[in-house]
Amino acid sequence: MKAIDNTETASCLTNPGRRRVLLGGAGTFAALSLIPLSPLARAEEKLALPDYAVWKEADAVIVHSKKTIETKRDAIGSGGITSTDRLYVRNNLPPPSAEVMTNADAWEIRIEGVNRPATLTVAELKKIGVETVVAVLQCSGNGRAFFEHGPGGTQWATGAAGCVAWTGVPLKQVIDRLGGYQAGMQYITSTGGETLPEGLDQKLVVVERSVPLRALDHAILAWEMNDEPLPLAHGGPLRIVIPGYFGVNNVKYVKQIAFTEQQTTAKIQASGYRIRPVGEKGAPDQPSMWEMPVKSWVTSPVSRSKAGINMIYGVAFGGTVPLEKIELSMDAGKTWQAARFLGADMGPYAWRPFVFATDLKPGTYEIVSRATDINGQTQPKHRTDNERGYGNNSWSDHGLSLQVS
Ligand SMILES: Nc1nc2c(c(=O)[nH]1)N[C@H]1C(S)=C(S)[C@@H](COP(=O)(O)O)O[C@H]1N2
Ligand SMILES: [Mo]
Repeated sequence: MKAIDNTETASCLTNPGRRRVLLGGAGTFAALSLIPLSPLARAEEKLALPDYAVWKEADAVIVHSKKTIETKRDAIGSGGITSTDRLYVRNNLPPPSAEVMTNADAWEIRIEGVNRPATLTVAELKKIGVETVVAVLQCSGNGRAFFEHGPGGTQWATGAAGCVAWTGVPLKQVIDRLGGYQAGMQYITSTGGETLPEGLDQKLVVVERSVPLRALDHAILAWEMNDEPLPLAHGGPLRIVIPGYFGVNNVKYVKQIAFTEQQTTAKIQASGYRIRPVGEKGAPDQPSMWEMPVKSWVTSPVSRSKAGINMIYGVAFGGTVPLEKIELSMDAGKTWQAARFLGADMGPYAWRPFVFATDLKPGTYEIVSRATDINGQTQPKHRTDNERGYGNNSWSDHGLSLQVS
């Protein structure tokens, strides 16, 4: 079992391929806890926030690279909505120029595969309709740091996820205005508006994702998050949000939406974000990272605490399926007790904070949480190994050691 404390030490995991020797920190399970941070890890810990995200709360995040910023595990606390300045960032490409934000209402989106194809500005979208949906945004690679085979890519632990209130127009209302989608269409294909590097096959680099038509009922074109204009770092001026789907499908700076018969042949769809056995290449016949499975983890306390009554907090979500229950174990899964959801239920796509009150004696507790959705799907004990380290919702991987004194 490999467990990682995320308060101070998760950035020691940022070194792809070599990170297994870099484990350390007070929150790791037993034997690993005395291994110190490597000098390399210390250097990486100090990476500065990139310009487009310089407003992030530096102490609440781990900067893995200019394009990848993770929320520290205990920066979530008991929170229902993740504040924007703590939310993780993941960019496959550099974002568009910050100038696009100076007149965000003028951003244009092309709609294709409908009966009356059109180009609409954000200002025009704002007159069609508006809705707010609270939904978890989670990278497919969240939990990658726990895989033993060392998949390359950002070594996210728990913090490539957050829960956001998205405001925008339901995509369905826009499509109805344009006469509905054309007969025979099976996918919604969204294209990101980054400037692509020249001299490369555009299909290799473009962020273009297809999701099945069933996503149309809940998708929105969002221009606000958490009651403020959507910042460039999170896809402003305009982003498609597919509630309950992994992060990559929530295309930022969206400049085109096409209803299509086939999935896009862009690399990020055709071979990227596919679940396959370790050692295999990605291919279109493998499962795509669409709907998220049920998942939970403890957010606080993450490493040390005092004897007496303790409130153990965490978050749980069911992807597209509402939650049924959340259980907690203080002994690495030997015995389980019911924890309680905290605060208002913000809908099926939101995560639910939970709390478990317990009177603790001094000692070490191996805390794990396990969520179950209303269809009876529950988190598995073990992750399913896969080449890229996607979709980890194992309860044992997400456990932590709490030292109570
Ligand atoms: N245009 C565009 N959209 C994108 C991406 C990107 O690089 N470009 N990254 C995707 C991935 S992999 C994730 S996990 C989420 C991250 O969203 P965030 O940066 O707002 O947290 O955006 C998705 N949408
Ligand atoms: Mo992602």
